Amino acid sequence: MKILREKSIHITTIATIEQMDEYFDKTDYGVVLCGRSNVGKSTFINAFFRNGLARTSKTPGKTRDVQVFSFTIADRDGEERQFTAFDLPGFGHARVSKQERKRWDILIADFFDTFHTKCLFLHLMDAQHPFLENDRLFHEFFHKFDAEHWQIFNKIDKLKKQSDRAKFKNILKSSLTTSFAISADKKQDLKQLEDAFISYLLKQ
Ligand SMILES: Nc1nc2c(ncn2[C@@H]2O[C@H](COP(=O)(O)OP(=O)(O)OP(=O)(O)O)[C@@H](O)[C@H]2O)c(=O)[nH]1
Ligand SMILES: [Mg+2]
Repeated sequence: MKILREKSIHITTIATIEQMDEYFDKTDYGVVLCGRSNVGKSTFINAFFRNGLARTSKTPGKTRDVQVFSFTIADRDGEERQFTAFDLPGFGHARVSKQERKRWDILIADFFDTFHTKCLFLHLMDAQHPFLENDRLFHEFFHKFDAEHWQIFNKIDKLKKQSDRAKFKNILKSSLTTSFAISADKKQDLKQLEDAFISYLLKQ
C-alpha cells in the first residue's frame, strides 16, 4: 500500500459556499488539513503527497482559500484509488483584515457543514504550543458534526530541550484522540501516520 506521489495534482481552489456545493458530488473521500495558521498544513501536503504541490510560507496566512488536491493510493493488489486532500486556511489569523478573517471563518464553518461525512480531519497543532484558543474552535466543529478527527502534533524537531520533550510526551499519553507526532518539514516519523491514514482511507 502506498501513495503514488507522481499522480498527485492540484485540482481547484474553493472560495465560496457555491463552489463547495458544486465540488461535493465530485468528491469520493478525502483528508482535510486543518488547524491554526502556520502549523504546517501545506508543508504536510508536500511531505505526504508530493513536494512542491502546496504553497508554504514563513508568514502566517499563506493559504487563503480551500485548496483541493487529488492523490492516488495503490492497495496491496496494485489497484489504484483516488482520494481528495483539502488544505484549509488557518483559523482566525490575526494579521489579516477583520473582513478577510470573517470570510475565512465562514468558509471553514461551511466546509465542515458540507464535507463532514466524507472526510478524515487531521487537526494539526504546533508541538511546541498545542491546544491554543483556536484549537478549541476546531474541537467544537468536530463534536458538532461528529467528524472523524485525529490530532497531529507537527514540528517535533523543534522540541530540543529534554524538559520540552518530557512535557510533550505527557500530553501525548493523556490524549484520548488518535494522535501522531511528526516533523513534516524534516520528514521525521511520517511512516506510522502514512500507514494509518492509508489503511483508514482504503476502508471507506
Ligand atoms: N521546523 C519545522 N518547521 C516547519 C515544519 N512544518 C512546517 N514548518 C514551517 O512552518 C512554516 C509554515 O508552514 P506552512 O505549511 O505554510 O503552514 P500552514 O499551516 O499551511 O499555514 P497557513 O497557510 O498560513 O495556514 C513554514 O516556514 C514551514 O517551513 C516542521 O515540521 N518543522
Ligand atoms: Mg497553508
